[in-house]
Amino acid sequence: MADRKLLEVMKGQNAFPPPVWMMRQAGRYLPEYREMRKRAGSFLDLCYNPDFAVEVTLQPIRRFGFDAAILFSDILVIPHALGRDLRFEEGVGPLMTPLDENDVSTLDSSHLHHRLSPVYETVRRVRKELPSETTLIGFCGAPWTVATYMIAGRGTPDQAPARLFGYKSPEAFAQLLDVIASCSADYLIRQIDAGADVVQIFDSWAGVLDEVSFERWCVRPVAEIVKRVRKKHPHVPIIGFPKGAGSLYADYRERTGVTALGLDWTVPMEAAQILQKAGPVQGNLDPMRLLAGGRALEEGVDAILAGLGGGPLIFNLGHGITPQTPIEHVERMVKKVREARQ
Ligand code: 1CP
Repeated sequence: MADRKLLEVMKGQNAFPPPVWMMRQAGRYLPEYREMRKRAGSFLDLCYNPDFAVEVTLQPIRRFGFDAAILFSDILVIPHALGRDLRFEEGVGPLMTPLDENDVSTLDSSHLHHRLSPVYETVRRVRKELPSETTLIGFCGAPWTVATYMIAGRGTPDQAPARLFGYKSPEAFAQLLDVIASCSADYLIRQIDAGADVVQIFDSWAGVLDEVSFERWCVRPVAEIVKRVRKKHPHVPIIGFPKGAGSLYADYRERTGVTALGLDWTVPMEAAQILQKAGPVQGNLDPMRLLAGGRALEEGVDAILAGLGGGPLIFNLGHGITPQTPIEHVERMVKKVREARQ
């Protein structure tokens, strides 16, 4: 495993040019993904059928030679495995029956690993098929972000339904976060058992909370997951991505104990450099720069390499790639990062 560059960075070493991968690198911007999606039928069939999921995980590695593959699945398989209904509608996204206060005690984790076993099988098969120098990243959603979808029943612009639920029913909300955290920790442990080298916790909606709620609903449950994963797998690096955490990023690293911080593109360079002094960072090109291409892309990549290339850095986007992004722009980004000289 010594040749996995991303793992060296996770130990705090500086690698230049930095390892590179992209959040949402398996997805609709790839024609081979769209083809596989059509064959699978539904999005969930894609996630739960290892034949499809392995293939889709490997597609971006074959095409671009990224330093890391990320398991193909979704953060919402956890509520689904807890017995909540879930479907993905073309052009809309995930749809679930909104969860109310009385539903919390009905969440049933007794079939969790049975239902998620195809995901573990995918991890095992991907690890076998990946080149030895490629890191395999497993993942889960952070409890707060997963809860926002369970409560609203869909994606929302400001996560108002979940914020309101948290303030009006604090006990039920705390119980909900506990259940998700405990299942997510077990889920990550099983992914690591199956061959994941690193895990990432996606907290896509961390940026809408006030300071107290951020501590209570983002930091605490993630700290619990980190503690439980470390107990079983003390040396496996954990990336935390509290998107939009702004001035609370430093606190988040300190209090959750994550190994590396995923930075969104709004983090100013000077702040990113300070965060990098305490440990590895990942990010943070604006996905719109990648979509635009040309000067916007060149200047964005240059700024990250110049500002963060001197320390432990994993080059990535500041959030997921968008479906309209031209493949040539991704090729250009990877080439530019790989050919960079200090
Ligand atoms: O129709 C399709 O093909 C569905 C599009 C799609 C894809 C490709 C969805 C629906 N999920 C995924 C895969 C996925 N989701 C991965 C695979 C690995 C990779 O990165 O290549 C990962 C890591 C996720 C994680 C995920 N799902 C997050 C966290 C990251 C982020 O982007 O913020 C979130 C919030 C979700 C929920 C979700 N699933 C799918 C959609 C469209 C959404 C977002 C809904 C919304 O707008 O709120």
